Amino acid sequence: MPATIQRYLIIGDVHGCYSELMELLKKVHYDQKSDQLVFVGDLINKGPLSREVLEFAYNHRAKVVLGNHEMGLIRYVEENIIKGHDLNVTKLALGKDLPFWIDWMKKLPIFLEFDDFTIVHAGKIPDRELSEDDREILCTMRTWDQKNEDFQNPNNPLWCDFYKDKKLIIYGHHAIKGLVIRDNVTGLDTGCVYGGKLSLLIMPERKIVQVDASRQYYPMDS
Ligand SMILES: [Mn+2]
Repeated sequence: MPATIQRYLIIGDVHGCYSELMELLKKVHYDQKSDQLVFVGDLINKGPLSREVLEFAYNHRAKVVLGNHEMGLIRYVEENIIKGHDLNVTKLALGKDLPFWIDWMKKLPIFLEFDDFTIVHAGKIPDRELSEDDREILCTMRTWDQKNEDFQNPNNPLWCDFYKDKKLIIYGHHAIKGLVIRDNVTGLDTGCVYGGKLSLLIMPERKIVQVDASRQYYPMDS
């Protein structure tokens, strides 16, 4: 890693839970000079302060991958496709700065490769290399049917059950599954916006730190 960076702080799906994000960073003694923030996507929607989360990530030069909720806002604004939750609430919150944020979101990568780990919002297709061509799947997948037709059926195994490489993949998106910790995968979506926890992984020490949501902001079954 670059000489000045001593820790990567990798943060699960925030969904506008700005106060929990601040509490979590306080808990790990976040230092802007020596820590690099990394977000697994879904910074926005469903929670109370999407705009504040975006501004914080931007101002702190965080590395961010695209989540399905950022993808949803882009489509809502550009094509008027309503797929997702609270898109209009987020759009209104961004106000006159909406074009700036849509432009920023459109430039977010689908995955990020670091020396010792990979970041992607939802997962990796087990029999394919990570590719921007698979952006929709990589931002939404949860399970794998071994035929690359269905990536959502909850009766199928998790995609990571088939992931055998050594390199650690850190992802979010799967709040129902919650924290997943294996040798080569870490799933960080612990459903803060549903009243669960906001989770952070410190690299390279591989330590998980969490804070509780101060309340439930959004129903889980949505
Ligand atoms: Mn998601």
